[in-house]
Amino acid sequence: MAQLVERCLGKAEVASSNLAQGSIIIFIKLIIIGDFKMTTYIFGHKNPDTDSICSAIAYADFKTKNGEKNILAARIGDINNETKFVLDKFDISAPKLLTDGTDKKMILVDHNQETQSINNRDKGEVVEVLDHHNINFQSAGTIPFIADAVGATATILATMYFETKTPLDKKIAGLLLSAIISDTVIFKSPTTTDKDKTMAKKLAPIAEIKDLNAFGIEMFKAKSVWGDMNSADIIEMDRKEYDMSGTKISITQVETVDYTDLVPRKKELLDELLRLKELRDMNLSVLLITDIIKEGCLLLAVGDTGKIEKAYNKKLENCEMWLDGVLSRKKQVVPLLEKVF
Ligand SMILES: [Mn+2]
Repeated sequence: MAQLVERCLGKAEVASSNLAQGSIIIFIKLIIIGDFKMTTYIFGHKNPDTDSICSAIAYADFKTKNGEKNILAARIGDINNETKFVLDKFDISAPKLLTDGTDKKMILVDHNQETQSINNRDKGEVVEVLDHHNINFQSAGTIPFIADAVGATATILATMYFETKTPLDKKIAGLLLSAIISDTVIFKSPTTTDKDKTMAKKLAPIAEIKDLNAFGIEMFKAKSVWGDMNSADIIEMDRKEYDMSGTKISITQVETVDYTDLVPRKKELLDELLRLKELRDMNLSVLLITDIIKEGCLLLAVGDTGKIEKAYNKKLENCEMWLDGVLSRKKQVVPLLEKVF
C-alpha cells in the first residue's frame, strides 16, 4: 500500500497545480480506503524471528509472481538484530508493521495460535495458514491450511517455489536460506529434517552463500549483541505465551554463541521475568539461554517452577538449571511442560 500511496502522492503533486487541493485529498483517501479493503496481509508471529519475517516476504513474492493481486508482507512486532543482519545482507527493507487485525484479510505464516498472533485477529478474516508448528487453530469456514513437520516455514515455501518452478531470485533465496539456518540453529536443532537440508543446499547457490556454517555463525553473532539491550528487550526478543490446561506460561528463547555473556546479568533477567509474570498474569515465566556452540541451554525460571523440575527430573539451583543438548523450545521444552501441566 505504501508504494501505491507514494505513487498516488507523486501523481497528486504533479497535478496539484491544476486541481483543487480538496479534491486531491479526497482522491487519495479513496485510493487508500479502496486499497485497504482489498489488501491481504501476510505475517508471522509476535516478537518475529527471521523465519516469520522472511517467510512473510517470500510468500508475498510467491503469490504475486503467481498472479495474485494486493498481497502485502507485514510484521506484527519489531525486527530483531539477526533479522536486521539478514535483511541488510540481501538488501531488502523490513515489511510494514501491522498491529491490529480488525477488518483485515490475513494469511498467517510461521504460527497459527491466537496467543502468538495479531491483536483482534478474531475481528478480521484469516484466509490461509502456512506453518510448521503444532496446530491450535479454529475457523468457521474452510481455508487452505498448509502445514508440514519441518524445521522452518521457509522450507515449505522453498519447496513450493521449486515444485511450481516459480522464479526465485538471489534476494528471496537468501531470505529463505537464512530462515532455515536460523530456525534449525544451523541444522543442529532436533527439529531439523532432511527436507530442510535439501532445500538449504538448493537455495545456497542461488543466494550465493558458499559456507552455510560460517554464514550461520555470522547470523547468530549478529543476534547475540546484548550490550545495547536492556533486560526487557532481551526477554521480549523471542517470547511466546502458552496456555497449558489453564496454566499461563511465558517462554523466551534467546540464542547465543556464548551463553556466559549473559550470566553476569542473571539478576536483572530474573527481575524482568518476575515483573513480566506479574504484569501478564502468568503462572510461570521462563528464559532459555541457548548456546549454539556448546549445544545446550541455561534455563532461568520464576513462578510455578516445580513443574519444570518434574519435567526434567532435575532441581533448579538459584532459579537456574543447565539442560545439555536442549536447543529447541518447540520440541524439547514445550511438549515436556505440556505433559506435566
Ligand atoms: Mn519458524
